[in-house]
Amino acid sequence: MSQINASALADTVRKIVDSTPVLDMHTHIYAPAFGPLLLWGIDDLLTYHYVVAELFRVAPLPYEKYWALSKADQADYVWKHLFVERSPVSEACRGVLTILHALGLDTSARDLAALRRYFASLTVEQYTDRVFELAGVSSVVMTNDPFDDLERPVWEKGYPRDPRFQAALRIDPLLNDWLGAARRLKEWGYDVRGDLGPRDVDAVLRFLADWVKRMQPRYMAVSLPPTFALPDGSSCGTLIEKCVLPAARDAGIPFATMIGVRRAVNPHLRLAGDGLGRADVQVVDRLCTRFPDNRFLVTMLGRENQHELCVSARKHSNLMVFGCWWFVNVPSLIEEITRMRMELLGLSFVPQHSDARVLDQIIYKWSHSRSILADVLADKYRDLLDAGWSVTEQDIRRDVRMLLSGNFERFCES
Ligand code: RAT
Ligand code: ZN
Repeated sequence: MSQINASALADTVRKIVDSTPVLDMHTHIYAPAFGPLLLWGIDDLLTYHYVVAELFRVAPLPYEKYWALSKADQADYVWKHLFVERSPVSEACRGVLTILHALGLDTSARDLAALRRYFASLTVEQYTDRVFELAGVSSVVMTNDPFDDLERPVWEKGYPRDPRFQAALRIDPLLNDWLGAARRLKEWGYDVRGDLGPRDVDAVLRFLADWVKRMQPRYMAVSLPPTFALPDGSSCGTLIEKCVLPAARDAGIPFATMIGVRRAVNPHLRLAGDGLGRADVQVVDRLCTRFPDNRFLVTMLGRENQHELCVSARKHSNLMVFGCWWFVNVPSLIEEITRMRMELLGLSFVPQHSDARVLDQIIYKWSHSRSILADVLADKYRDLLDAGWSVTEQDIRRDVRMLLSGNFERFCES
């Protein structure tokens, strides 16, 4: 058992963090069997909605003209305005360069045509292997929506499962648009009236059980607005209490709530048009207290909510805080949040998920986050050495495994 001294500490921690495989517990990428749903390559990277939101701050094209362009033309436009006419210093733009650099491509040439030629020479299967290896990711959890007309047929037909791509049953359409969802359920043969009476509850329970059986999800998930409250007499609240939580309990899986998104703040921006709001964390306390037999994975979008959420996690062992979501997935805030979580929760949280929508993005999201996690951890071990504690390489490996995969696995299985 080799003890680490102060001077070797930072390097050792970094090496261990870089070489420990990640289980990426929330993404929007798909297994290659889902065909066009799996996005990858330079044009998808440049038209990622995190980047597009930044484009419209500086580019003159009216929204509708931009959306009418082909994907390649949209990517050209992004490249010109965000990479050529100004330096790509934002986190989302920097991410594109991190990916290209990791792939061994020449970013200094600023040659979009050459980059396109590189991606055109690849097959998606080969490239998927390469990306997982470069990212140091062992598996990802997808976001799987039975209401999505492109995705549903793949599940109904069945496909050979790739263990690198695990499922998550995402139910936003059910919870956020009950009447629309009720119409679809009826079409699919579930006996639903729309009044959320006992017959509807039974039908929704059956629907959820059917999809759990089909997808074998790691968890059920929903994103919720900052105004989310429970109980509040809404169809969303009723569905959560009477259907989702019992179904998650029966299936033995957690319910993931992602709280704080204000959808379509600027609808012209489409996927890039969502904003955030400060939520009331007491709703999380209430969920955990009222439903002790359920497990809750929770992330929040507002920086302002992060401290209160950590304190909630100290109160409830059925609450697992995860990830630095979307607008807080930037280095300054990842560092602040990770440091605070470690100080308040020790190692009992899931520090990050990628939220990648384009396969290649798992490379940059994990490279950037690993680097911050290593810095924070090294500081914390240094504090332990200062207090006379010994830290071994084995200790560090064990701790990093917990953070990058074990905590999520254990929480899902408990
Ligand atoms: O991070 C994102 O890409 C967002 O558009 C959302 O998808 C968010 O992560 C979500 O899962 O709702
Ligand atoms: Zn997401």
